[in-house]
Order: sequence, then structure tokens, then C-alpha cells
Amino acid sequence: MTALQNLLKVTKLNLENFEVDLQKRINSKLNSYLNSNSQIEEAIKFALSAPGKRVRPSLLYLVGDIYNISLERLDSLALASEIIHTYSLVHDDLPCMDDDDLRRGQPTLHKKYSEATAVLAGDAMQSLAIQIILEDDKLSNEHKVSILKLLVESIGYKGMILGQEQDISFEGKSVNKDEIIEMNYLKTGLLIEFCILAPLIIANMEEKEWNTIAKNVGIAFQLIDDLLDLEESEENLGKATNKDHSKNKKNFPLILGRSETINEIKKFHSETMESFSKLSLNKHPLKIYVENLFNRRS
Ligand code: GRG
Repeated sequence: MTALQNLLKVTKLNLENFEVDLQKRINSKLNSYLNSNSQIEEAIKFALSAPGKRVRPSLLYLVGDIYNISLERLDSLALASEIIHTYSLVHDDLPCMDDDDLRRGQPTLHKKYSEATAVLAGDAMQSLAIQIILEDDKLSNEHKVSILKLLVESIGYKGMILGQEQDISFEGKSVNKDEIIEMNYLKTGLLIEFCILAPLIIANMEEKEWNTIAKNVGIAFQLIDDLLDLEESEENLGKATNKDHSKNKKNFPLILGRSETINEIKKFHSETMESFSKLSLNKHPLKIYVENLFNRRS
């Protein structure tokens, strides 16, 4: 049994335990970087220890398992991906962005500390993620350069930031389906895509089916998020719900309706499952994990 299968307790595919074990891995690596010597360190630890689903590290470890990449070789990437994701949430919650008070069932960082601390903690998290990858002695320099190039392109001004900028600028505009899909891909999809493609860089593997899986999972993740925002409770999601409508935000279900959103998700789902079949991965935990992501209710 591989370390990952052990972690997953694959006989029962106990993904709930997987999340708990994953959190322990993430915390122990994070603790080797952060103490509580300053308010910034405390704030970063507070944001990262809140109970998120850890989707991005999970994808990294699960893809790595397919190519026998040990958990240890993926720890820095897993932690970096969760740090970047958490920074994006911290900044997204700021009064000048979505202005939210609740995140992962806890006060948002600017509510717990201050707006200035939340801005600075988010900034520090970006460089910390890059530092953690740079200082990883289990990755070759060649792999580090390729991985970091993909990461900074995914989260930068032509990636996640551009998606967020579109999210804001679309507020007063009429937008079409393709524009919403493109925004979802940029603001949410690219980081998820990174988590699926980064282990392939280490495995020196290129395969078009992986690009389909990575892109589809990333876009569909935001479509599902928008649907849950309309249908689920604040308590279940651990964050305020149904805010997009009142803020005149543009998202897929608000513009095209619930049933067209579900049809669109189904399209991404079936294409993704087809790619898993082509890669002969029907029985791998990754496929089951991704299936669970498509069916998630939180
Ligand atoms: C630079 C000021 C400034 C702001 C940038 C980058 C950015 C703000 C925002 C990124 C866009 C963003 C926050 C997209 C949301 C993506 C999304 C679906 C988040 C929820 O992810 P989950 O469900 O959350 O994985 P948990 O809490 O489970 O980790």
C-alpha cells in the first residue's frame, strides 16, 4: 500500500479522515515556518487553520500518487497551494472586495484582526508560498523553475487577479455565458489546474487528457460554488450566502438559471469522466475524489 493509500485508508475510502490527516501534514509543515512572533504570523496561522476542505492539496497528492510521487515530495506544493488559496479568500473578503464577515465558519481575517493586518497577511502569504517551494530540497531546481513559472502565471495579472478584476468590472455590465466561463476559469480554475498539472511536471508527463481534466474541474468548481451559494445555508457553507444577487454580481446561475447551470456542470462532468477512462483511472481514488467534488453540497 502506498503512503497515500494508507492516508486515504483506501479500503473504505474515508475521505473525511483524509482531510484530517492532510490538515496535520499541512500544519506540521507550516509550523516549521511560522511561530507566533508577530501579529502577521498569528493572522496567517489563524487563516490557515480554519476548517477548509483542502481541495487543492488533496488534488496534488492524488495526482502525484498516480505517478508514484511520494507525499514528502509534494508537501511544499500542497502547502503552497493552500496558502495561495487562503490568501485569495482573505483578500476577497476585504471591505473593498466582497466585504464578508464570515469565512470557514469563523470571522474573516479583517474582522478578527484589522483591515491592514488582513492586507499584509495576504501579501505575506503570496511570498511565503513561493519561499516554501524555493526552499524545498526534495525538488530539483529544474522542476522548481517550471512549477513556479506555472504558479505565478496562474495567480498573476493574467490569471487569478484578472479573473477577480473581471468579477468586479462585470457588476454593472451585461455579460454572456462565455465571458462568465472565462472569468470562472481565471479566478478559480487556474489555481485548481495548477494543482493537477504540477505533479505532472515532476513526473515529466504531458498528456492532453490531463489538460481537459484540470480545466474542467477548475471551471466546474466555481459553477458548483455559485449554485451552492444560492441553495445552501450560511451554516452549512460557513460563509454568507446569496450575496451575488444583491450586489449585482454576474455568475452563471444568476444569468442563465439553475437548470442551465446544472446542464453545464453535467457537460464538464461527463467530459472529465471520459478523460479518466481514457487514462484508465476509473478505480483510482482521484477519480472518486473528483466525482465527490462534482456532487458536493458544501
Ligand atoms: C489582490 C486585493 C486583491 C484581491 C484578490 C485573488 C482574489 C482577490 C480573489 C480570487 C478569487 C476567489 C476568492 C475565488 C473564489 C474561489 C472559490 C470557489 C473559493 C472557495 O473555495 P473552497 O470551497 O473553500 O475550496 P475552502 O474554504 O473549503 O478552502
